[in-house]
Amino acid sequence: MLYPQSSSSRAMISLDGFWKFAPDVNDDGEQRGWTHQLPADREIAVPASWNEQYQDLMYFFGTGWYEREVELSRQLRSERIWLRVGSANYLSTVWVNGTEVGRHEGAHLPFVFEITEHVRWDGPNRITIRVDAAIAADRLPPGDVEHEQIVGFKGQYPNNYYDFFPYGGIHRSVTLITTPMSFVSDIRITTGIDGTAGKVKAHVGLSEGFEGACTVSIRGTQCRSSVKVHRDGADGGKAVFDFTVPAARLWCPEDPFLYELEVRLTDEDDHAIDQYVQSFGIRTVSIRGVELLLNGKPVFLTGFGMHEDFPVLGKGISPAVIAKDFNLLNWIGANSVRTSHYPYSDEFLSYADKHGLLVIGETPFVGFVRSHYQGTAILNKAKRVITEMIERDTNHPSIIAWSLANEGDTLAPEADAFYEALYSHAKSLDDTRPITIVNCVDVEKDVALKHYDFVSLNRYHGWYEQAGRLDEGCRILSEKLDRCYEVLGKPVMVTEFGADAVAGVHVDPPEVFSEEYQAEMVTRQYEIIRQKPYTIGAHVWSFADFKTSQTPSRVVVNRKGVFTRDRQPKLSAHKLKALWGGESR
Ligand code: GCB
Repeated sequence: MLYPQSSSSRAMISLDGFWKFAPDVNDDGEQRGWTHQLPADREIAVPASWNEQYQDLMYFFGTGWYEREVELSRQLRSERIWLRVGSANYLSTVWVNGTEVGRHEGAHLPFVFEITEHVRWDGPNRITIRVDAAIAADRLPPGDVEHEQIVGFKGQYPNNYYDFFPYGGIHRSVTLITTPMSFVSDIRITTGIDGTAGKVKAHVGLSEGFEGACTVSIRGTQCRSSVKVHRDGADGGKAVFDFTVPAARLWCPEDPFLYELEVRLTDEDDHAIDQYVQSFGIRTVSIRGVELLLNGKPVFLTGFGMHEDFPVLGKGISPAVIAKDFNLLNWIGANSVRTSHYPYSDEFLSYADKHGLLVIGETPFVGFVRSHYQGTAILNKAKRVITEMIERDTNHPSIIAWSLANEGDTLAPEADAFYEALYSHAKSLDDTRPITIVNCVDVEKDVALKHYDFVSLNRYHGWYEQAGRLDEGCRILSEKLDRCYEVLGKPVMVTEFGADAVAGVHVDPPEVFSEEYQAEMVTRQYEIIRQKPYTIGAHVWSFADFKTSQTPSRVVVNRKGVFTRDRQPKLSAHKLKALWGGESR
């Protein structure tokens, strides 16, 4: 389903704001009739995690119920009505006026259910959403894992198997959307370059039973084409268009120009039925030898791994935080980020499109262990998530690569076939972007990296290894990078390197946890990585401090941010700005 848009044929009603909320401590809300009435004594904000809104919910990782009412205008009566949730962690069930309308598994991607038949036009509609946020081994990302290999997570609280807080709740906007009875259900745009011209291919999906004309144009150009669509015709509900845009403005960080593709459906008497406008950029991404090319020119990715994380909001989306983060990325001189460790909001990616940020889009597969590769249950679930992610994000020019996993166990023999299957699944859906996975183990014994287009490494020499011995850490990092290239012969991206620094702690000569140590480490190691002829990028871990589980190695939050959790610069931010040529604003 396309991102919500209001147009001459579509309306949108935001359901963001306060909802009634009840934690379902015994997980028996349904038996107790909560789909008909929530015994809620508190109100909670949507979108936002529930954890930081009430003290007693901070460590609540069970099931939470949300309820609110909405009345709809009679003018919408002839339309189809859909309920869209931008994301909720983790298992969601939705009822409208007491009738279940759908379920969705997964924490970081949207879901939409048609509710036309269940809507009342003579009074308020009750929307109920049950969100089960339990931490479990078969969820993505997994928690509470029986692990053969201990990677430092044993005994942390809560017991998720990854280094960020497992916030629960509705994290992105809830929206009611209307469409006409027949509507544009999907648009998929791919682009190429031929001399100075842009090649644009658009696949348009049409709802079942549509009969009439589908007209596509690219605004501001002469590109326009129309096809007749016949009910039950051979086109199978799809129309494909090919355009050439002469003297195309290519999308790139310096000129993130967006074109707009407009799709119009009209009936046989030429009456307008539906209209949708999809923005896109004309650009190509490829790997040539050891180079990453954007529009045929080499590009080096400088920036961060980051998290969707902010005080009080938890993982809840906030346009203000997105604006602030982009401002800081620009200030410091970063050109790229990885959406570690899950797909970010549509809103973040649209902002990246407009502001020319290069993005590696990552799945929520962090911390797979050997048992996940056995059988097909996790593999099939993972493929479904990849499909959802690529279908949602494919039109974003800012996404220049996919990362299909972070730090899974890639030493286990079973990892070979598992990661190969993930790669070919993703490639079959999108062959226009390079694909990687992120490694944290010995590359010589890794069985999965060979399947991928470039190698991504998380390396903490001078922190988890050689702690306090920065000279040695830098020397070993340099040697290990060379060895990685020797072994795999593919371009290398260092997706994480960094050190914790508690803002305000100063030690000279530099020691671990001081601002000086972090600043020296990230600047020296960035330069080492940058100078290698086979590297395509260096991302410091992390952009900002973020909330995670409690464990002796974390000082309340993970302090590897070069900005604090509330986005104030540490010493390392100033040093990186000088190194990267950031701009003052
Ligand atoms: C990693 C993980 C990241 C952690 C980071 C750390 O390798 O990919 O999620 O937060 O290390 O700080 O330990």
